[in-house]
Amino acid sequence: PTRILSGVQPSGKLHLGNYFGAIRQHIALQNTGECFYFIADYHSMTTLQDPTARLANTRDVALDYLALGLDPNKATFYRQSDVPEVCELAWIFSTVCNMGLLERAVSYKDKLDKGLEPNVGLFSYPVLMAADILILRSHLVPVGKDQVQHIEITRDLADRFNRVYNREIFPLPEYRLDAESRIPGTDGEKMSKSYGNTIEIFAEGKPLSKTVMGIVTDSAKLEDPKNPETCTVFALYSLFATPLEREQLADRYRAGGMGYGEAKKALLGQIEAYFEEAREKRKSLVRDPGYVEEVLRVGAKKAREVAKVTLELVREATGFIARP
Ligand code: AQP
Repeated sequence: PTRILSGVQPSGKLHLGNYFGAIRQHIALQNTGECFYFIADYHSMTTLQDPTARLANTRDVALDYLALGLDPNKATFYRQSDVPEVCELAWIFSTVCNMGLLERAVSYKDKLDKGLEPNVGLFSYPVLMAADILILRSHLVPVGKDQVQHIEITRDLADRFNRVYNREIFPLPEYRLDAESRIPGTDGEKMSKSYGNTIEIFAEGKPLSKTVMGIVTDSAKLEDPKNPETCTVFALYSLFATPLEREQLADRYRAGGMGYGEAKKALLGQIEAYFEEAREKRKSLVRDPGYVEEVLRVGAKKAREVAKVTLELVREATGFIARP
């Protein structure tokens, strides 16, 4: 069967970009293949060095996924750090990875451009990601567009390892994009936790309306006709609306006489309605922390069994003896 794997970092609160780019397809795919989804807590260390925040975010990501419909009977759900074998494989991959491959990584260069002071972990992030994917010998990785290059690096490392050590241990995984693969943030740039331009999935009340009303638009006056195609509010509205609602709003943009405030209110209403059920489910899960921990414990056990088998094959292929 096709093995599907993906992860999300507990580097902050999950947002609409994470949902429409990745989580929505993760949930949909759990009815098709053998799915493994994980909370990438080791990855979050590359940008987040506050242990209290990491613990809280990790718990939040677990609650968010379960509330959004991840079914632990269908998909294996675990914390990356509960499968430490992944770090050993990352080391091994780093020794078959050319510097140039990582130096060309766009997501790394973007973070540098945004003024982030890089650590070695941020630079070698794609190597750890390749280890996440390949330690379970996954075939398909559903992600947002920003991650495509990292999957290409993963394929590169799988192929290089197989050739250097003359074994067919790793499949070359494919990526899978949702129809909506690059969700804009409140400033029109890619929505990203580290850019402070997110709309959180589980925000509600005042904080949610404040964020939505703060979305940056052009300075067209109320009576002016407006272009829906270049408007972030419209792009976000389209994620939730039916095709008819979308066309109706587009007509109102073009006709003029509607202010951006009104479009933002319409968007707010859509967000609130769309996540209402998940919000209720999340509230009930918060009251049952034992259940959430148990899901992650069982998931880690399953993932680790697979990881250990892969790692033994790798150790044997690379000239190490079986572990006592
Ligand atoms: N704006 C986006 N549009 C579409 N997909 C997105 N994803 C993230 N932002 C968008 C997808 O969400 C999944 C999980 O992301 P992640 O947290 O592992 O890493 P990320 O891509 O780096 O997400 P952020 O919010 O941008 O986090 P920071 O700022 O911490 O780096 C991935 O599949 C991603 O494609």
